Amino acid sequence: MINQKPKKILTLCLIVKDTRILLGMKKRGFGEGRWNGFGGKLEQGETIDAAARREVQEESGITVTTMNEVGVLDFEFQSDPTKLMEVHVFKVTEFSGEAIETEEMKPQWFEKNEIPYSQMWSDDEHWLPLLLAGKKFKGTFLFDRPSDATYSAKIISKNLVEVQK
Ligand code: 6U4
Repeated sequence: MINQKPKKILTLCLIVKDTRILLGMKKRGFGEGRWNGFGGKLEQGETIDAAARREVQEESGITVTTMNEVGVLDFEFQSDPTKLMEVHVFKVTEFSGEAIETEEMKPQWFEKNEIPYSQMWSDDEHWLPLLLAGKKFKGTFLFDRPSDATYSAKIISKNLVEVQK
């Protein structure tokens, strides 16, 4: 089939409460050494919604009560054109439990005006302000190669738009 590349579907959840946002320092795996939302791959037979809730629980110890899907982001990499990620972004607004450090993540609350963008994926500064402003969005980012603890992925091209629904 022409132009049909298999995309890996992932979730990414941002927990927001009053003036603060909860981020996790990724301790291992993809994006290691960066502050990130909570999320990951879908398990066999799992819905995107269920996967998002499970990942938040596993990575932060928090149980989601209310969340909304606010965006879909496609990530592509020049270093590996076969690596295509479709990331479903959720804003979590109600939850129970306290954030705890897990094997994968070290969670920390940040004031919304002190978000550590320089230690996050370079796309985040473009769409996270939209999420915090209650907007919805979709976008595509082409990176040179994946970020890790010592390298911040460079955006080669991007297309980000607000959507109504
Ligand atoms: P395993 O199971 O260890 O291979 P791991 O490599 O830890 O998984 P994964 O795939 O579970 O990672 O999750 C990657 C997480 O990173 C997802 O929540 C999506 C998120 N993510 C990927 N690209 C991102 C980007 N450009 N900006 C961002 N988050 C991104 O903010």
